Parts: sequence; structure tokens; C-alpha cells
Amino acid sequence: MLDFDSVSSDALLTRYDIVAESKEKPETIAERHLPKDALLRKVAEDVLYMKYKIIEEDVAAALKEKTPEEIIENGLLKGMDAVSDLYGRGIYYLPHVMVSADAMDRGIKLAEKALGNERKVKGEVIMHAAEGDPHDIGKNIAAVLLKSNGYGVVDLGKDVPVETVVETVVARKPLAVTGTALMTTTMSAFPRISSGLQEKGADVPFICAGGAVNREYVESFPLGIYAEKAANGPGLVGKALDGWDWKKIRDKWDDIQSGSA
Ligand code: B12
Repeated sequence: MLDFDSVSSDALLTRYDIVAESKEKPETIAERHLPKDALLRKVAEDVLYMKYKIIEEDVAAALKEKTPEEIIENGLLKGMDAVSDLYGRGIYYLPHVMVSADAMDRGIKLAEKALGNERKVKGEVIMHAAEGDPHDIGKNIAAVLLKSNGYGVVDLGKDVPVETVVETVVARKPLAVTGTALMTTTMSAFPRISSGLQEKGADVPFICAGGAVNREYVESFPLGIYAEKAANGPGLVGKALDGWDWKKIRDKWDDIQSGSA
């Protein structure tokens, strides 16, 4: 029998949503994420306030002074950080997030176009969002950054079956394959991809990212290399281009992040 006498009942009737809302105003929470620079702020606010009709105009204006990478990293992404924070606190709801994600997508497409793709490709990377997972914003940003660093990207999209990833990697022999999982229900696709690849003798570095996974999880299966941010992609793939195998990239992960490797 549980001993309820020793349990504090103070928290039983506490409405955590109300507590969370009353502590800080939504504007204060959003402000923490928004950049100071006026052009980048406008872009971030378009994502935050779901202004999908004018975001392209604002990204085009920002492109006159900023690089596409800057606009993505310090503008669009900051807006989505604010959305994620407000959603996590129950202030934004799913429809807000959907429209913000649409605005973000339009902004990324325009920034990507500005990068041009006439560059000679250094090597190929196959990218996907895990089977069952519709979250592809982070993958799309990582794809833009890899392309802008001269890599050819084969983007398989979102909700990609494990078999499709394995078959494509075996057929195309890329420098690296990447996976993004934001849901705890989809991250188990990664070890299955790892086994599928090893069974076919494809020892390719498998860069795994997304809020559902962490370094410990990703390093619990062969081939797995953790990436926290989209900006880490080019550095990790660069090591594969230098001929490092997945074990060496994993061993030297800290040095790669700190720039000393
Ligand atoms: C936007 C969003 C959506 C959008 C997705 C739109 C899209 N096209 O992606 C929509 C509205 C569709 C959506 C739907 C759902 N969502 Co949602 N969503 C989010 C939200 C708010 C933000 C995610 C996001 O885009 N973040 C910004 C990007 C940039 O981050 P990121 O992908 O992690 O990428 C970063 C890194 O991981 C890394 N990275 C990512 N990929 C790669 C690749 C490489 C190579 C590299 C190097 C790096 C890298 O770089 C990026 C940063 O630099 C999160 C909340 C949160 N806190 O994350 C919930 C969240 C992910 N969603 C969640 C859920 C539950 C759902 C739904 C099931 C809700 C529902 N009840 O229906 C549905 C999915 C239904 C389905 N199965 O189809 C949960 C997942 C919980 C869990 N742990 O499983 C979250 C965490 C919200 C929550 N707290 O509950 N969602």
C-alpha cells in the first residue's frame, strides 16, 4: 500500500500550463530567440508570426546584404527556435506550428536558390528523415549547408522506409548517409538502417541527428555518428572525404567539433 501521508499534496491541483504561462509573457520568451539585426529579425519574425505570404519578400531583401547561410542560421532558424519554445510551453498549438513550418520552408527554398548549384561536387551525401517521421526542417537546413559546401545531396525526403535508405546507399556508395529523427517512435529506424547496411557490407558513416536522439544513443550502434546542429554536417562529411572511416570520425568527434582535428 502506498504511503500517501508522506507525499506532499501541494502539487496535485497545480495547473502547470497556467504556472508556465504566468511566469513569463510570450513576448519575453520569443524575444530571447529573436536576432538583433533588423533584416534577420524580420525574417525570424515572419516564421514566428506565420507570415508565409511575405517571407519571400523579406528573405529577398535580406539576401542583398547577408549570405544565404547567415539568413538560414541567424534568421529563419531563430524564428523556428521561438516557435518550438512557445509550442513546448503550450502557448502555440499545432496549427501555428504548421503554418510557421510552411513559412520556414519557403524561406529556405529561396535562400537555397541564392546559393546556386553550378559548383563542382566533391562527393555525394544521401539524406533522409526517419521512417514515420514528418519532421524535415532540420534535414532541409543541413542539406542546404552541405550543398553550399560543395557536396552533392540526394535527398530521399521524409518518412523514408528503412529498406529504401539501405538500397539507395548500397547502389550509390555515397561519402556518408544522414538521418533525422524528432520522434521517440521513429528513432529506432536508425539501428535498423545500420544493421541493413552492415549486412550488405556498406560501411558508410551514418550521421544521425534530431531532437529524439543523442550522442550516446547514436554511438550505441555501428556506423552511427551524432550531429547536434546542421552546421556540423560539412565538418563531419569533410572527414569522410579525407578518407576517415566511421570509427575514426566517432573517435575524433570532440576534436572535429572543436576544430582541432
Ligand atoms: C515543426 C514541428 C512539427 C511540424 C513539422 C513540419 C516539418 N515539415 O518538419 C508538424 C506540424 C508537421 C509537426 C507534426 C507533428 N509533431 Co511536431 N514538432 C515540431 C516542432 C515544434 C519543431 C521541430 C523543428 O522543426 N525544429 C527546428 C529544426 C531546425 O530542428 P531539428 O529538426 O532538430 O534540426 C536541428 C538538429 O537536429 C540538426 N539536424 C537535423 N537534421 C540534421 C541532419 C544533418 C545531416 C545534420 C548535420 C544536422 C541535422 O540541425 C538542426 C539545427 O541546426 C517540435 C518541437 C521541438 N521542440 O522540437 C515538435 C515535435 C518534434 N513534434 C512532436 C509531435 C508529437 C508531433 C505530432 C505527432 C503531433 C500530433 N499530435 O499530431 C505530429 C506528427 C504526426 C505524424 N506522425 O505525421 C513532438 C515529438 C515528441 C517525441 N519526442 O516523440 C515534438 C518534440 C513536440 C513536443 N514537445 O511534443 N510537428
